[in-house]
This record gives sequence, structure tokens and C-alpha cells, in this order.
Amino acid sequence: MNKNEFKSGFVSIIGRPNVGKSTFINRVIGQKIAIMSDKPQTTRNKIQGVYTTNNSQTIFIDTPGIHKPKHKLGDFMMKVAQNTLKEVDLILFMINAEEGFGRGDEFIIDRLKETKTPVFLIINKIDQIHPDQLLPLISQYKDMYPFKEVVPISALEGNNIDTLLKQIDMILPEGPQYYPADQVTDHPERFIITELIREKVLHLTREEIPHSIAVVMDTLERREHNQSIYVGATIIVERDSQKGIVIGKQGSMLKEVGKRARVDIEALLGSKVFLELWVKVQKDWRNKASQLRDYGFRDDEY
Ligand SMILES: Nc1nc2c(ncn2[C@@H]2O[C@H](COP(=O)(O)OP(=O)(O)OP(=O)(O)O)[C@@H](O)[C@H]2O)c(=O)[nH]1
Ligand SMILES: [Mg+2]
Repeated sequence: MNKNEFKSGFVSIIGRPNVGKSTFINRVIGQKIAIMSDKPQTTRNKIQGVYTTNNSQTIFIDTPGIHKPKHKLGDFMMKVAQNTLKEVDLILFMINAEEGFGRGDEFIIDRLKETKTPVFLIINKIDQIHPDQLLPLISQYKDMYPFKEVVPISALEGNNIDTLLKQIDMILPEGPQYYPADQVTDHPERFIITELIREKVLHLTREEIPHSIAVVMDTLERREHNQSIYVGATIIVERDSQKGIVIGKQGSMLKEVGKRARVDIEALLGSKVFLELWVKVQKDWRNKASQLRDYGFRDDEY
């Protein structure tokens, strides 16, 4: 192959909830394009992160963690994750070194056996284990599937990410540069803004709240008179009691969500931001197809 040929390809990251898929993608891209939290099922949509070097471009696809769906939104999330296995050049199957093998992994490995795409096993969170624990883990997984490579990393601390990127580069076929070199994601800013707001609610609330919310953008406009961007958004919850929690005592929770989200949105947009948030109840929205569409979970997205 000509040394100067440009290489490019699509790499899908799949794994159980909470293993660190979004943390990995943000680390590689060097910017927060996918929200992260310690709650399982944080990611709901397919999110593409574009990583461009002088001679290659990799489009990483972050997917929702594989779990047993309990509602229509969960079904949507699983379809998104499974469909990204098709038509990619490489699959990164990520596990959490600390947790080890689980039923979800078995399900994923069965899906992997149905594709011909090469698969790397990515063992994440190695900062949490003793090095002696690594070899038994590797041999256990290798017995289940012929992984093309096994790469232990820490997405949080950045260990071994360079090695992994080099190994990915070797797999990429010759191909065009799909996106401009300075573009880091295919998602519009509007989507990332609503995700950043959702992330702050995930961080600040517990129990059923994190999974019960959606965020929709009402207004996004530049205000020339004070050189700022105005963002108006609504947080959707499923019940009145949840509305109370998200608003908090005298609005304290909503205020904190807004304060934290504004910092991230300002970093994203590189501008002063004025953020206004509302909370609205939509009973059982996660089970209603029409509402899922309204909130951006569209069938044609997977
Ligand atoms: N110690 C440690 N924690 C990590 C590492 N990578 C991710 N985490 C943490 O693991 C949690 C889950 O990370 P996410 O990136 O949101 O996980 P995910 O796989 O995208 O989760 P879902 O979107 O729910 O499927 C967060 O609290 C991260 O900070 C790592 O290498 N080491
Ligand atoms: Mg995620």
C-alpha cells in the first residue's frame, strides 16, 4: 500500500452499562462529547466521536450499555447498540476489570459470534485492580471468543490509550476523510447541550430520578446586545413527586443543575451563556412511542 494513502474507518464501542465507554471516547477526542456518570444506562443515543490524525480518521461510535430493556426507551437503546455492530471496521468490546465477567457479557459475546468484524477486548479501569488479577481475566475472556487484540486501559487516567490507538490504526482500511479535521462529533450542539443538562441531573439525584428524565431544548439564540447565548430548556419527568425533587427546596436543586450545566455549556460554546430551565411532567413518557420521538429518540437514528 502506498505510504501516503489516507486511512479511515468506523469503530463501535460496546459493553455493559457503566464500564467506561463514554469516558474512553471523551478521552480520545479530548473534549466532552458524551456525558458520563456513575449511574448505569447513562448513554441513550448513538454518539459519534471523530478522531483525526495526519494520515487517518477514526469515527468512534459510543453506544448505550447493553442491559435487559424494561421499557420502550430501553428497547430503543438496545437496538442502537446492536445495530452499530453492523457495517463497522472494528468492534471494541469493553469490560470493567473490577467487575469481571457477567451475564451481560455472555449476551454480547453471542452477538459478536454472529459478526465477521474483528473485535478487540478492552479491559478498562485497570487502575482499580492489582496487576496480578489481569492475566486470569484475560484468559477467561479469551476462552470465550478469539479476540484479535486484548488491550488493558484506564480511560479515566489515560493509561495505554496511545497503544490502543496505534493498534486501531493498523486495522483501518484505506478510505476518505469523512469529516473536516476540526470536527469532533456528528451531533449538533443542541443535542450536546441537552445532554450536559441531563448529566447534571444524573449527578445530583438518586434512585429513580436519573432514568426518568429527558431534556428538550426550547430556545437557543445569540443575544447580540450582551454578547451571550440564551438557552431555554425543559426537563421532563414522569411524576409530580419527581418534579418536586428536580426543582428542590425553593428551587435549590434546579438552580444547582443550572449552575453546573452553564459552566459546561459555556466551555462547549466558548461564549457567555444565560441558561433558563423548566420542569414538566409527562406521565410514563419512556413507554410512549410518540413522546420518545418528540424527545429525540427517533427510529431512524439506529
Ligand atoms: N476508576 C476508573 N473509573 C472509570 C474509568 N473509566 C470510567 N470510569 C468511571 O465509570 C463510570 C461510568 O463511566 P461512563 O463513561 O459513563 O460509562 P459508560 O460505559 O458510558 O456507561 P453507560 O452509558 O451507562 O453504558 C464513571 O463514574 C466514570 O468516571 C477508569 O478507567 N477507571
Ligand atoms: Mg455512556
